[in-house]
Amino acid sequence: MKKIAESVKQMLPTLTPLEAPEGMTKEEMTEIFYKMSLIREFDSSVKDLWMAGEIYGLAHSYVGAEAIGVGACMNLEKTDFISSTHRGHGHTIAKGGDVKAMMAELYGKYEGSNKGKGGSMHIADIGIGMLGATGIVGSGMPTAVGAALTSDVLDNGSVAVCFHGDGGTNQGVWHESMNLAAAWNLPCIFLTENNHLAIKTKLNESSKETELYKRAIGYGIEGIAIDGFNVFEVYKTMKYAVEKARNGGGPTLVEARFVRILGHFVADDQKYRDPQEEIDAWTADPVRRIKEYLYTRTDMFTQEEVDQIAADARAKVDEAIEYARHECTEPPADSLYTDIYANNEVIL
Ligand SMILES: Cc1ncc(C[n+]2csc(CCOP(=O)(O)OP(=O)(O)O)c2C)c(N)n1
Repeated sequence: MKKIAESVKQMLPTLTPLEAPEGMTKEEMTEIFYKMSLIREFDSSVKDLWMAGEIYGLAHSYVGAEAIGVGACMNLEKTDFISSTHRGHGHTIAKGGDVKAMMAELYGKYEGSNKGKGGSMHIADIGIGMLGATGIVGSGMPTAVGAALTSDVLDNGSVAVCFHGDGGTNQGVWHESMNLAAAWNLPCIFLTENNHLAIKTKLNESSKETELYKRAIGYGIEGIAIDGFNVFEVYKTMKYAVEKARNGGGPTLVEARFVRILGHFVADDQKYRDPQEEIDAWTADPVRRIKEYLYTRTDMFTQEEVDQIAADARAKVDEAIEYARHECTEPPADSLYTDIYANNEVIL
């Protein structure tokens, strides 16, 4: 089999200029930058803590993808739903998750968002519409379609956003879910986080057609490709797709193109990649770019204000680590059989 490998330079999407949408307020821009910084700080710490042996279970970093989660979720209400992937910390924070409860979850503590039973790859927060991270690639697809079907039946105006990777688009369930959502015109937005890698398999080694948004044609729905490093572009496109879904316009496939900067999981040394690829990818760093944009391209922020927002995010993560380390408790043994079945019923 002939494999055609691409370098990151070839994979890097054309970087579009940052341009805030007309009328976006200072509060909204602050929220965008704060949440992106929070994700960056959270997942940077998770990598360090995992390497230091403080937290267990595989963890996958959302560093580099912050613009996608935040740009998308800025358009969602608490009553809207998201389904996630194995890379779910960023999605949860973007949807409004509590970082203290998340960090406690990663430490396996009872005060964690899932009582320490889920860990990194199974974080869920139903109260904010975060239906769950999952270690099974593609398994968030039918969850999102189910949530969208519920909204449709109840006619309550909620939408569902299904985050998934480019690797996930080759799962059979991806196609089945897209087809059903399209056939039933459900309020579901499929958001492909195309970082061009599935562990170490490059997109063009697993897909002949690497312009993934074009697959929408096969389901009779709209497909849009965007720069996944540009938070405003993600925001604007998702605003359109979310409003369309809310107003009965059915699903959209949005392909957000970017490049995975760090390893597949926190301890991946990426020996299979040219080290220059990571250096090149950092030039597109979405957090640095929005930070610089705010104080150089708008007249709303001083550099000190922007630095303070970043410092607040750092402090929030430090507080979460201290909370998980010193204030949280191990799950009691008798919690082992709770929260497994509905109504706490254990069938032995
Ligand atoms: C059904 C299934 N097959 C294989 C795996 C092993 N696996 C874990 S992550 C991953 C790559 C996923 O790539 P992608 O969907 O592009 O997401 P990314 O990690 O790039 O964000 C694979 C193959 C899995 N967890 N589940």
